[in-house]
Amino acid sequence: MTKDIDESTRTATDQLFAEPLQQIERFSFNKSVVDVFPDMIQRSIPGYSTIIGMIGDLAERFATDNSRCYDLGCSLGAASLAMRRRISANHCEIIAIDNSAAMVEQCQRVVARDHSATPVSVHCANLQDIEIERASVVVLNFTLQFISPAERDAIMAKIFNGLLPGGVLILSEKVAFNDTRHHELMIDLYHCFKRGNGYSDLEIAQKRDALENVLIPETLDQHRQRLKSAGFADADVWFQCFNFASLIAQK
Ligand code: GEK
Repeated sequence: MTKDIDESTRTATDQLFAEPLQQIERFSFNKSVVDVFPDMIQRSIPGYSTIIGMIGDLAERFATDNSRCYDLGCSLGAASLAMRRRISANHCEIIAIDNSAAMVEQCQRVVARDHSATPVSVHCANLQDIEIERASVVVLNFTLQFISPAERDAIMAKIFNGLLPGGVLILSEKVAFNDTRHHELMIDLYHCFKRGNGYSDLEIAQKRDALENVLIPETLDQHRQRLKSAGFADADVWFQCFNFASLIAQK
């Protein structure tokens, strides 16, 4: 098992959608979600641990002296800690951002328990509002999907401008497919994955309703096109499992 998620945060089992709900509210990253988040994300994203581990590998390779690494939509800091444990560059700092106060509060506790050398600061902010400067690594690990598609181009342009030459963006997303049959197959395989991880059909259906119009997936072509328009010449997929993928783009 890779040391990707802080063991002390592996707490409660996600049962948020286990009972029939009268009314399904829009999904939000509130305290109830924070309390079960490590279990939820692990059982809901195929390849999550692999991606987190690889973010550490990539940070080791791409983080440079006197630069910044950004973890945008950091949740409980899994990607920040993976980077922190692997970075050997001097005077490098990690900036972790999330707009959920409950997440940030818990993330600060998790980060404080880790004593690796590279400093990590955790801030509660909309990633649309922060400046990105002197970046060698920018991570958007399953975050862009929660932001309105109308705002995504500007975010990508800001990241490109804030990256140093040679710096990388790691963009992980739930994706859609143009071909209906393929799209349905990927969703079906994904639901099998969730069932295999102990989620019932009711939980899968209620969570899906809660995420409707909250998590908005795009196709890999849409992501590649946006990255290209922002200035990244060579963005492409480095990991995919069903309808979950991660792209890497170098400036
Ligand atoms: C991980 N990256 O474990 N600004 C800042 N944060 C945001 C915004 C925004 N505009 N919108 C959503 N978030 C993490 C997992 S979870 C993915 C990322 C998931 C935050 C939101 O509060 C949540 O913590 C995170 O993005 C998405 O590697 O739960 O599927």
